Amino acid sequence: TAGVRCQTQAGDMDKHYMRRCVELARKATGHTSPNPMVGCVIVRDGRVVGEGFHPKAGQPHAEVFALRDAGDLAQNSTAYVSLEPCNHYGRTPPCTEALINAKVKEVVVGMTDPNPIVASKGIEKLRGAGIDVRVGVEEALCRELNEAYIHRMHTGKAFATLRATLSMNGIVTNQLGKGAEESGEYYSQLIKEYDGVIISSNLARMSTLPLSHEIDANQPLYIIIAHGEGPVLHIPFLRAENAHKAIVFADSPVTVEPAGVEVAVPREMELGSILHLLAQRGLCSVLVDFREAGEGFISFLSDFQEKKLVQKVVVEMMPVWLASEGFTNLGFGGQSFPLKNVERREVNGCLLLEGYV
Ligand code: AOF
Ligand code: ZN
Repeated sequence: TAGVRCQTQAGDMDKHYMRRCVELARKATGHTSPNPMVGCVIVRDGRVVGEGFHPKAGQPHAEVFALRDAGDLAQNSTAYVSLEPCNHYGRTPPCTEALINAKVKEVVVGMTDPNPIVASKGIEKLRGAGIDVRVGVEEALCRELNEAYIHRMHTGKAFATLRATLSMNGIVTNQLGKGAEESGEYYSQLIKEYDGVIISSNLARMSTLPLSHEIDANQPLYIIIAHGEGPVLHIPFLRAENAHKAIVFADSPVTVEPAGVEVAVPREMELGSILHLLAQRGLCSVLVDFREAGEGFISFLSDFQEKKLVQKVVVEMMPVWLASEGFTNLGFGGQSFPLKNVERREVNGCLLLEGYV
C-alpha cells in the first residue's frame, strides 16, 4: 500500500484527535464483531465539532455518527478516523460517499482496512474526489485496538488469548475462589472484551462455577470443549432462555442439558479448526479459560505455539499457596518461548502478566 501512504509528519494535534478516535471506538468493546471497532472525530478551525463510533455490526459506521453530530459544520473540516473509511455497500452504505457529500476537506486515517473488499479503495476514492488523505497517524495504537479483527481478516481464524490463574507457588488454580473473589470481578470484566470464551466441559459441568451471573446479550458465547462426555452433559450455569449463548464441540455425540444448546461433533477436535469455525460465525476474539483442564483439553491446546493458534497469554498470580493435585502447571506441549510486549499490572491484589506469543 505504498501508494496510499503519505510522508507527512503527524503533528501532536493529529495524534491527540486520533487517540480520541480510539477512545471512542473502545466504547463498543465486545459488541462490534464481526466488524472492527472504529471511532471518528470531526475537527474544524481547531475545534471538535462532531464525534462518533461504530456501536454494533448492522448499525451505521463511526463516520456517519460523527458527521450527523457535526451537521453543517462538517463542511471544510478534517475528519479523523481510526480505520480507513469503507467504500462498499455492506449492511450500510459507503462512508466515503458520506464524507464526500458532507464536503469534508481532509481525512486523517489511522490504518488501512485489511478487509479485502475495502483495502485502500476507500482512500483512493476520497483522493479521487479531491479530498486530502493522510494515513498512518497513531497506527500502532489503531492496530492494537483491532488486533483481533486484523487477525481474523489475515488468517480466517479467531484471535485467541490463553488465560490462567496461578498460586504463588506456581500451581494452576481451578477455582476463582480461595481469596480471589476480586479476581472473579476482574474475570467478568475481562470476558466482556471477548466474543467468546472457550472452556472445558469439566468447568462447564461445575455447579459452583462463578459463571452463573446473568448471561445477557452482552456476554460472550461460551464454547465448551467436551472430550469423552456422554451420554448427557449437564451445564448448570445455562438456562433454557440463554441456551443460545453456548455451543458444545464434542468428540462424540452427547445430549446437552438444558436442551437448545447447539452441539457440534467436528471432524477433528482441533483448536485450529474450531477457531476457524468460530471466525466463520463472526467471532473475532476468544478467551481460552484453562481452569479444570483435563487431558483432553490439554491435548486440544498442546501445539498452540507451533501452529500459531494462540496469540496472547494472560496470567494472574494470586496471593495464595496451593496444594498440588491433578494438572498443576501450564507446561504442556513441550514448548519454550519468550513472550513479547509483556505488560505487568496489579489487579485487586493479584499480579497480572500479559504477553504476546
Ligand atoms: C468504516 N467505519 O465504523 C466500520 C467499518 O456490513 P457493513 O456495512 O457494516 O460493513 C462492514 C465492513 O466495513 C467491515 O468488515 C469493515 O471492513 C468496515 N467497517 N468501516 O469505515 C466503521 N465499522
Ligand atoms: Zn463505513
